[in-house]
Amino acid sequence: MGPDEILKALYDETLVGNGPRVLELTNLGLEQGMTPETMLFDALIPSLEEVGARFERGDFFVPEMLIAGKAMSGALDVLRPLLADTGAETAGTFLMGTVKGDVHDIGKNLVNIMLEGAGFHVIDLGVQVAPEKFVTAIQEHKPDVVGFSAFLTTTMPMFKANMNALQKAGLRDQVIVMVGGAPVTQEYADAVGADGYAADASAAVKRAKELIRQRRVAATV
Ligand code: B1M
Repeated sequence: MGPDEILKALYDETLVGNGPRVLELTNLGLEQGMTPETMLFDALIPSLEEVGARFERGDFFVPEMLIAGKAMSGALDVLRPLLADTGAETAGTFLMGTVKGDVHDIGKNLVNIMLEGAGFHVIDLGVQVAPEKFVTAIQEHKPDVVGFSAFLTTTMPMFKANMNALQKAGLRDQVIVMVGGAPVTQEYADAVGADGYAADASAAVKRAKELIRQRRVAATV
């Protein structure tokens, strides 16, 4: 199988949620010298986009979405060490979680992997993270940045609830707040008072670095 065939098969098998085959193909791609980024951005992510489109059209239902998501997560487990292995110095501590009421975690995990690759120490609180849990974790770990992911229009309002909880605990000025997730926009991020927003994992890394740099500069003047 050549690289193009592997990419096509990865796309097709993720779409139908064939986890074992997706794993095999991911390993085969690596053996053939394909980069993790190529497999991610040219096959796995586009396939999940198609899963979402089919779900919207009513051609796919939750079980199909679930097995496709699982197949993607299996491939991510293999790719994680390769994506994260850049040997970069610690860029800062990033506390991350998917907001309360939301179980989506593939996008969040991908952001985590990219952050780790860029040298961040990432603390992942998982999914369905309540505002109080974010507060306690910020008090405990004192991160440079806290990141809230939301993937549903119905869970995006949790950003505001989290911001209010931070404010109430006197933590708002002590941590940079970033938000993201498929339905989130810069406008929405501004409206809830977040410091930063990013549309995808690599933009999240760039934005986090920028915000930390700005804060360090501001602290010295
Ligand atoms: Co659901 N789901 N889902 N789902 N699901 C979406 C999100 C949806 C868009 C599908 C659709 O209709 N087209 C839709 C949301 C519509 C909306 O509200 N706008 C939807 C729905 C409706 C639902 C349910 C309500 C379905 C139901 O039960 N009727 C239900 C909700 C459950 C809940 O959370 N309470 C549900 C359930 C599920 C599964 C459990 C079956 C499964 C999740 C598996 C898992 O995550 N472990 C699932 C899946 C797989 C999807 C799709 C198909 C794929 C999501 C994904 O992993 N994308 C999704 C459709 C789609 O997005 N195309 C869909 C790939 C990922 C790499 O991209 O998540 O966007 P993304 O992450 C990006 C960016 O958003 C960004 O970087 C990431 C990497 O580049 N980013 C950040 C993420 N976090 C960030 C944080 C940052 C910065 C950037 O700073 C802090």
